[in-house]
Amino acid sequence: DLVDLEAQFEATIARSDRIEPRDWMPDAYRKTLVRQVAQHAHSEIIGMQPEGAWITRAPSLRRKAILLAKVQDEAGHGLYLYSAAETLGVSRQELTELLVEGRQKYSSIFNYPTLSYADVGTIGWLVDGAAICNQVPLCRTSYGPYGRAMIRICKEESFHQRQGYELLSTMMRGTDEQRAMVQESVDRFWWPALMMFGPPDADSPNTAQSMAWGVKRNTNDDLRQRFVDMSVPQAEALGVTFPDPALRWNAERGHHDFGEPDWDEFVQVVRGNGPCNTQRLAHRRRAHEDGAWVREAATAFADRRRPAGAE
Ligand code: FAQ
Repeated sequence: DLVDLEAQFEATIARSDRIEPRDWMPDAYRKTLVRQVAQHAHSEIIGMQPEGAWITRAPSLRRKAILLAKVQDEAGHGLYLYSAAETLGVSRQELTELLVEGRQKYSSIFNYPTLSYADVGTIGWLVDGAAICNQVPLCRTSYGPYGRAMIRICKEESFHQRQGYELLSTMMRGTDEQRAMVQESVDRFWWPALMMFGPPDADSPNTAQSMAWGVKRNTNDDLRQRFVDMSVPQAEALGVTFPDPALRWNAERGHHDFGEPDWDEFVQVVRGNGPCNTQRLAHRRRAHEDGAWVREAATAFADRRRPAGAE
């Protein structure tokens, strides 16, 4: 009965074991997973746009091939994640509709424009870097299909991060103009990258329950600190600075102190009022509508191949 099922669920969570699609789970657990996994999937797909904008303007064939492959990987991540979400009883079609109607979220970071080619490197370094920081612990999330999707995604994200860092370090060894271009890009992306980890713990309505269920393994502030600590030596090696006068090593804490992101800006961007929200959603909606014939054709083809009488 229900009491047994609940006890079994709680025991699985307590053992840090995995909940699988056929296991009983509380409705609220299913709901929070659909919310997080869907937002994550949408982020991967919407996240193709800022970098995708530079594919036609990449400075060499080599850089173009790398960027094409990177953006394609993000599409793949979106597909693994929509598949993970489908094991919870929602369809990719439903989730896509919720996204294009603006009823589900995606990461704030993708609402900022990519103004220079250096942004391709900065996104790889800082945005994929923040993504790895957030997602490595999610490989141990309590929901099996999500955790397994994360393992492969993290491997690819590490490669993306190296790619971004390599691009920036090449530019840093170039002309003064190139170095200035990198610094300007890092100045624009630093604070939005810190916001990717979500609101401060004290203002994060979902963290406590998600941690209790093992959906999240760390709090937003813990991961943000980890990201700052990881990024500072990398910035030094590159020869760039972060636009934060409060950033300094705190020997007592064994961590870097850093300033407060502009949380009003964060709230505005999440509400739909960031610099590119309208453009990102309009582009996604158009791509979805333009793809209708592909979905119809694929469905018709699948129907024909299905043996007579089979569902
Ligand atoms: N943007 O209570 P919390 C990538 C929302 S990486 C927009 O703290 P939670 C790779 C939050 O949903 C990016 N909304 O929420 C890539 C909630 O609203 P809700 C994707 C945000 O869930 C690189 C409300 O604020 N990664 O795509 C943001 O416990 C390059 C209150 O927040 C993931 O999604 C934000 N930054 O913690 C691709 C990682 N932060 O849902 C292409 C998985 C918070 O109640 C190119 N997700 N909100 O309506 C997570 O780890 C968590 O969901 C957090 C938020 C940490 C994002």
